[in-house]
Amino acid sequence: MALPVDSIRALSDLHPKPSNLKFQYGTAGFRTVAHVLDSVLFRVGVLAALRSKKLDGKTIGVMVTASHNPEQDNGVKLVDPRGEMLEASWEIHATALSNAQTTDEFIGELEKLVQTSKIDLSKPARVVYARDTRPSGAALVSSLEDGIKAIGAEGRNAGVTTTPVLHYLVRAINTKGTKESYGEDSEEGYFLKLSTAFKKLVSTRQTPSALVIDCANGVGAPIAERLIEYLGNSLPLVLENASITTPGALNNSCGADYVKTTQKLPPSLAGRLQPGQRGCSLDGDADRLMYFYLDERNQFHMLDGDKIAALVSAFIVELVKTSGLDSQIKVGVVQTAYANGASTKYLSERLPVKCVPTGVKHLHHAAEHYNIGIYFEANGHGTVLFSQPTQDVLQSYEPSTPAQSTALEHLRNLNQLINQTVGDALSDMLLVEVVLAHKAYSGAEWDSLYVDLPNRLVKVVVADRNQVKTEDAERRLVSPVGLQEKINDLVRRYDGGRSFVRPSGTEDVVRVYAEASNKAQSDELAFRVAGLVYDECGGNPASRPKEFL
Ligand code: 16G
Ligand code: MG
Repeated sequence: MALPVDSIRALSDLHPKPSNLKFQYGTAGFRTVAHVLDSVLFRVGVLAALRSKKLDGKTIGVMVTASHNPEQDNGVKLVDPRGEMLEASWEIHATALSNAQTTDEFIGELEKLVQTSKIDLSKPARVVYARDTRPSGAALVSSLEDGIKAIGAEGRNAGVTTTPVLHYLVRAINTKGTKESYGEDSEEGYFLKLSTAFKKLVSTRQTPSALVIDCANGVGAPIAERLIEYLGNSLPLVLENASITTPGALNNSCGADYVKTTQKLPPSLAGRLQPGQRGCSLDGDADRLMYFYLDERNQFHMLDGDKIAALVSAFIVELVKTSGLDSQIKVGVVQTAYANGASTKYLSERLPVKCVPTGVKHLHHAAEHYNIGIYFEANGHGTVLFSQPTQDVLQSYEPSTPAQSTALEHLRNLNQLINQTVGDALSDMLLVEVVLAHKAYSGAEWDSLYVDLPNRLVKVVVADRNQVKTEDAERRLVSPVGLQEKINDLVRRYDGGRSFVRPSGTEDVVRVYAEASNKAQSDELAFRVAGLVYDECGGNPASRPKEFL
């Protein structure tokens, strides 16, 4: 069987590539200003279908979103059959297809891909897709649909939903009717799975006080709204920043990324969050979560991904031990170099900790090596993975005491509560609420598990960020040669000092992170390292750290 070249040609001509642009499928898929993405979406539709054929007709997911980016941006990423990120080797195919200048070149690239990847075109192709609330989303989805139609694949529109719901659907569709069935393949199935597990986990606990959710004026709002119906009165939720139709509101001075980068309460929540009350922020596609609270002096305190990892890890380690399964189930945690040093210390005292390069695929992959693998990036993206053998152990294990039996039941329910395909702000929020309810912790008590080391993140614009190369999970520079030694010399002069430099995967900048035992020192260290980077890498004068001019 050959490619349906005529139909691809006819529809591809309706979605020409802007001639002067070069696209790249990066860590977050394709992401840029929305108005240049039409051809990319069409081609992703065709590519998703080929990926499906390659995997014997398994359903592939496509999510149209630009997460925490401003409203004028959009993007698209592919989801592999178990709900995980697209296999890395196909990122290159995605980039190649998106950059073909003409329809003819595009068809040539497709033929090449079919050949080199040995794709059997007679196989069926199935694609499920969704988008967030961005105004540009509807038109981009229709370009995607043209791609799916052009190659004769079967498309299923999952509508406007969160990234984690789409990942859930992909896994649910592909495991339907099997021993590894992930749940009903519908949004209802998702809500039912999470809410049922949550209610069981908190059934013996006091109903918590109301939690305020900053929905970033994005798709988390309607999805949280529906979750409330399923949770009933098991968890009182107050939705804020839920204006999904107000132009320009999405991610604007709100949301998880705003909270993490500014370390401030979104101004829109002033007066809405009472001292002592818990609040949390989702990002624009609801796969990141930041918690916070105001103390009695109205001071803002942030509980980031590291704090979530600490809370959740301690709880799971304890349950595994209480259930009597600690010799069979090894729990481990995965972080990146951005994890606060104090969190790494807290965690290392309780369980194995691994550090990997930035980006969900690295964390997810490393977490799969544990029986229960917990991963969170400091920015609030993370989840917990139960390996299949571990899930089997949880099913078959026969506890010998009531305490073991209760702990086992909790572990089984956690396995249902947690969206294991990808970080899921709403599922993670329920997980945090479970632990807080079990520990009877307030935000302040949770916060006091450890005290964050003061830290500072700075970006430097340089001539070519690709000259900056790292090793050891981004903690050491190998290029430019000699720069790491200079950084080491500086770091040594700061009490509790730590610093690392890496090229961003999403922006044309180099990022510098520094921490030290007090705020002034961490700031100074960050700026001095940034100064070194600037000098060694041919920095753009506009980004020369002002503190050291
Ligand atoms: C992307 C990554 C996120 C990472 C961030 C780092 C995924 C799905 N997302 O958003 O994990 O923390 O990039 O950005 O992998 P940076 O490379 O610009 O610092
Ligand atoms: Mg996101």
